[in-house]
Amino acid sequence: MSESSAERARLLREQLNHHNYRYYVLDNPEIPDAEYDRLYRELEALEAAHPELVAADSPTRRVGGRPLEGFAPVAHRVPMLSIRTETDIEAAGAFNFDARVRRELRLKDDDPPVEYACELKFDGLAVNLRYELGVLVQAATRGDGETGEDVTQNVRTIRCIPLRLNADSPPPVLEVRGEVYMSRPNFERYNAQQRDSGGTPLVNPRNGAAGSIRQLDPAIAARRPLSFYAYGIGEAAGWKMPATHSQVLDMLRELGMPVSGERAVVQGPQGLVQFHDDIGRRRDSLPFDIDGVVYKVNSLELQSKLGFVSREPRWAVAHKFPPEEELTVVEAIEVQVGRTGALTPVARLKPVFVGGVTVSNATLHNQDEIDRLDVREGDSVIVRRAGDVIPEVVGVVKDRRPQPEPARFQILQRFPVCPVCGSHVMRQLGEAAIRCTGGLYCPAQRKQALLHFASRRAIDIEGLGEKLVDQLVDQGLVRTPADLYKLGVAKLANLERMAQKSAANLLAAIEKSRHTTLARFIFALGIRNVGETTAKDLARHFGGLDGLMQADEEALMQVPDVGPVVAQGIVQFFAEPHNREVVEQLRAGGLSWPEHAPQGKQPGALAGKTFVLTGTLPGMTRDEAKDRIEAAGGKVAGSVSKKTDYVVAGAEAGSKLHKAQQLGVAILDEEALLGLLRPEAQGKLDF
Ligand code: D41
Repeated sequence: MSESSAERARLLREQLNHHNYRYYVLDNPEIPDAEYDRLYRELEALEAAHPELVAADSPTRRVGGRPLEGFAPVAHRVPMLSIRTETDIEAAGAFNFDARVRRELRLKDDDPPVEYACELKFDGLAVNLRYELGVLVQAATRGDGETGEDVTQNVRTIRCIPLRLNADSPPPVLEVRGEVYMSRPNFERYNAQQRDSGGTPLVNPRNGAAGSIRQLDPAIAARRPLSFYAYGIGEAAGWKMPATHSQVLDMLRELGMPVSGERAVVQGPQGLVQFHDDIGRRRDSLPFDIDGVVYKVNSLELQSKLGFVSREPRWAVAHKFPPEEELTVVEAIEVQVGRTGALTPVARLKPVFVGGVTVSNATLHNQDEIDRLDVREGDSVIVRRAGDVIPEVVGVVKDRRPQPEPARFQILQRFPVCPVCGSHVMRQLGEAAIRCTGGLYCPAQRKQALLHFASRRAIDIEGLGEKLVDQLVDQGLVRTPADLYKLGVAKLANLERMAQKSAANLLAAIEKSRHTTLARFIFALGIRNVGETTAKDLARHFGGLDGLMQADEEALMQVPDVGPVVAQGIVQFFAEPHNREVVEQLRAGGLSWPEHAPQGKQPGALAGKTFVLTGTLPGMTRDEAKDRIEAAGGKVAGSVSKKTDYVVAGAEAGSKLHKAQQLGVAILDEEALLGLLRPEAQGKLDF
């Protein structure tokens, strides 16, 4: 081994440890990841060639070692105390703590306020990290405070924990205490990976942290993305102790330990309350879970004066926030029907106080989510409510499942018909949602269906907007679109803010809408996946409504661009007696359109031709031109390409016209377009 290899290895270790610190502790890397990887691989190669160069603090030594039989006990040289938890609500907790401290210190009312260090209470697992001459030699869990377990192998895999302290002459012994935790983004990422690979997801970040540290196989622990924040020290020999706790944390940070920046030094109890409230407000935007804040008397001298009782220091207290996760029982699973007809499963819960409110329902999203959680009626579940986010079931406690086991929950089995309107429900190919087929008829979908029906590109009832639809439905004047055609001035006059004049306007708009086209009518029905273009294709193909209503899936798939999903949706829609009824009522109510003989597959005059419209035409709007081209079988595209057959240019045509000229695409004015449309128009009807 040459002298320079040893020197190079030492330099690489030093550099890698430094960059690790910049990256994980300061969150401020100096070099790109690729450069770090290059240095890392160089060290790996050197160590492989010269195994005697491998040092305990080498960054290549984080993962390694074999699965353990069990964890060896570790006696803590300085006991790991526990922390008193103030359960009092609101500000009282902080004031009680301050009053106790002042009493113990025999301070008088006119003595100055006590100085406190405030920090976060991380929701993870407390560990003790022992550094001897700056090198991490042992990591142990807290255990009962006297004796913990040796988890050195697993803790070494935590990237943000330095394997060597950043000091020229490190203390002979320094024990750093803190909390191992899993950040929320890392938790989500890890769980997503687990789900993709068919593995078991973690229930929550806390369990993730605790479970990983207590994993006997360090290779598994290494794959769990853990982090660490220091909150204090244990044994310290040959270390110049500062005067305050906040300075201890500052010094730990300088030594390369991760210390949370979310801390404050305050005077007196008002300062504690302020910190508590500030963190409480920001709790949900922090990238990790906390279960409260911790207040500590800042002066180490006062700390030792105060001492401790029954393993709890008198100088510290934890002020908890309301828990964001709680255990409860699913009493039943029901469904809610949304405005789009989707059936959303909802867990009815035994009421539980979580995230600051009493929760008795939690959404289960859809059948896929029920399957993923495998949640069943009677199950004990963990419910989470963070901030104002709607409560969610995050996990099932399987060993508390009632015996005999309840069946797996299948929405389609339990709710074969819509609980709101009694229409059939179905799950379409490739869709997560199960939907009510009641469409126009289902009260849950009524307002949505009416708004769509009346919209400009459907039946086009001018002035029938959201506010009016709300009132018409809420007052029971309109249930289905067919009811619109039975409205009279007398009924409308009772509506709020509905002057006689606007009532007359609405009635006129409804009257005008009686004469429509088959395509608009089909579109207005709001059949799933039947948009405007499909509606036009269907109208052209079938010519009349009866043919469409009678068509089976095979017949429907003869229509251009209609595939199995769309065909299935149409068949289901018209199979629903409620929908047929509304259609009949609409026809009886005087809605009409011109019909023609079925056209079958016969293409229109412009079939296969692609048009692009640009500029303002003198005699028709862009939408009208589009309708007429499509009615003749042509397609209208948004941009000019080599595939464009014609560009129809009006006044102030811009770049599209220019492009057409460049590509040599035929350019038409309105008159030329009408010329192309004319043979199609003869004897044909407007769709
Ligand atoms: O963040 C924490 N979970 C945290 C835990 C903290 N910020 N400070 C703590 N301080 C102490 C004392 C006052 C006893 C040194 C603690 C804990 N203890 C603690 N964690 C688990 C048991 C005790």
